[in-house]
Amino acid sequence: MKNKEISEMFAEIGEMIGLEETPTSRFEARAFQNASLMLDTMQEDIEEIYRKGGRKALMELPSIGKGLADEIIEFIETGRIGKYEKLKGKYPIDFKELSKVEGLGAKKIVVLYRNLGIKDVDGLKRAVSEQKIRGVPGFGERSEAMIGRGIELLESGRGRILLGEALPVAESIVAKLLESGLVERAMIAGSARRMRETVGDIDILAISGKGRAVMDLFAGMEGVKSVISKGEARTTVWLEIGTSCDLRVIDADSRNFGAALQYFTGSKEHSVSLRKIAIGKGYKLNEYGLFDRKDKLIRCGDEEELYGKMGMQYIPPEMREDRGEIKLAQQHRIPKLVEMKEIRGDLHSHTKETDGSNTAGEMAYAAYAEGLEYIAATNHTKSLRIARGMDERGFGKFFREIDRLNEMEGKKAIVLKGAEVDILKDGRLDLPTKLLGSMDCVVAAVHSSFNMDGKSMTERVVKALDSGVVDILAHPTGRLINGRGAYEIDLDRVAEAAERNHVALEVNSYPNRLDLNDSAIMRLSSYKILFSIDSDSHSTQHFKFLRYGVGTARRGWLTKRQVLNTLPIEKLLKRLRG
Ligand code: DGT
Ligand code: CA
Ligand code: CA
Repeated sequence: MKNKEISEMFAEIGEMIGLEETPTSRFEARAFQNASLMLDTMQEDIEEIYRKGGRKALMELPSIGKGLADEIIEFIETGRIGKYEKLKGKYPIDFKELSKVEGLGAKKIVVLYRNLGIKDVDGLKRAVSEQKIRGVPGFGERSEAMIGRGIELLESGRGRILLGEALPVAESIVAKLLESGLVERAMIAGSARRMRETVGDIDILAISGKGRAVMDLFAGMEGVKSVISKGEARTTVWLEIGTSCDLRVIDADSRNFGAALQYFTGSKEHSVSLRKIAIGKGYKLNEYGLFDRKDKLIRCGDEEELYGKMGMQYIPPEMREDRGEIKLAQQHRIPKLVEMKEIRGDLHSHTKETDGSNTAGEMAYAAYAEGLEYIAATNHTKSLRIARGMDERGFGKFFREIDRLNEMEGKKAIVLKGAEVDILKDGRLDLPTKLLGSMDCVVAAVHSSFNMDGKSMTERVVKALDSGVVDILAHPTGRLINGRGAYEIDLDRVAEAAERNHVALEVNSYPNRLDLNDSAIMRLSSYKILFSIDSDSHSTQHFKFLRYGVGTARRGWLTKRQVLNTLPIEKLLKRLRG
């Protein structure tokens, strides 16, 4: 698939055109950026669409006009885009890497390039250590220090990819193994099974008597870039998505699959604690199985049996981090964690009217297809210009359309009227209270001035919640995984304000957000508040992200009754109005 490559080039072209000061450059830059987003989220192969239907078929795609169709064709036919190369000649800068450094947008990157010749992260790092950034107009000591921190953050995340990128690939590998008929069982293990927000590598465990054939199949799968090591019991490959994948095959003897799966699921810390308990009971536990005093294998066909033999309740993989779950399991007090099938709706999504790709109707259908009963259409508000935020009139018009849509659809997939209202720098909200008060679901969020000190940021958010019209605080820390750190904020004070104003805190499911994260959820769940697991969908494809939010919520030990959107629509509306 060339989708990703073209999407990335378009994004970069957009950045570079945006720097040109021609009358149409902003418009053109936006066109490339929209097309980039569309390509990034579409499922069909763009090359196939072109091969089958030519230029005409490309132009039928959303966000693609004639000019963009030609650029796509040029890439498919020649592997190059002339416009990209021309711009690259003018700005020989690694935008992609540099813009991953927190606080560096395209404009700042170009200023640094013009003043200091910085082209990549290494150059930036050098400039920071030589204290050269602070001398550049528009920068200072504070921004230099911030860039330094941004680089550290980037480097600490390097090598780990998002769960949202890893899990679909891991699942397709498992599916191919199972389809082949060569394996008896195959399961995802490691951090991906524990639903960690990022994974260092993918681990897969299979049972088969035909190790060699399984490994041949695995090494030759689509998406495998190179083979790092290959043996009959263990093979490691490098994947195109930028991470490696370990496949371990154990013998066609399912007596100890439970012990093996437990071992390879980890976490290491959890397993170490478990092993101590095994020893206390006179057992020995390792990747080969559970053994008694006489070294005789104790049958553990699945993990339930293994935990049972240890006198414990089964522990869901998401909890296996040695954060107190072992003790709970010994006391048979493991909570019944919230499940994907209990999620009834999604309270944070965007449509075409602002920065989404689809209409409210298309979104509602997609949500319905994913098993949801309702969604809230929560478009951005006017201060957020880059997302084409709407004003009072825009919302009025949009809500009339939603009324029509709901009438048409009956009770099939209900669309709630809402907004993702900007929390302005001083804590005021970006729409009149009266209008917000009349909406079904008000999501509030910080989208600007991320660099405030902790005290001011906390006051800003608390003031917004104290307005009394907010239902959900979206992505409460603002962090972007492998991108931007959390802004400084005292989450305990925010939770107190949420408690007194009946505001739910969001578990944003977007793969690079997962905000709140697992540890924040765990800590804040002692407050009398609810959490809302939302997709923040910007297209019909994004409702699928909900499972990452559910995974994160499970890692934070949440149960169904702690999650706002497990409520059926009538109860939900009652609670939102109450
Ligand atoms: P990752 O890949 O960094 O996201 O994290 P994991 O948990 O997937 O770690 P990985 O891939 O190194 O190993 C997969 C599992 O294998 C891990 O969760 C537990 C098990 N494992 C690996 N090394 C050790 C070890 O030294 N001791 C024990 N007890 N288990 C280990
Ligand atoms: Ca792993
Ligand atoms: Ca591994």
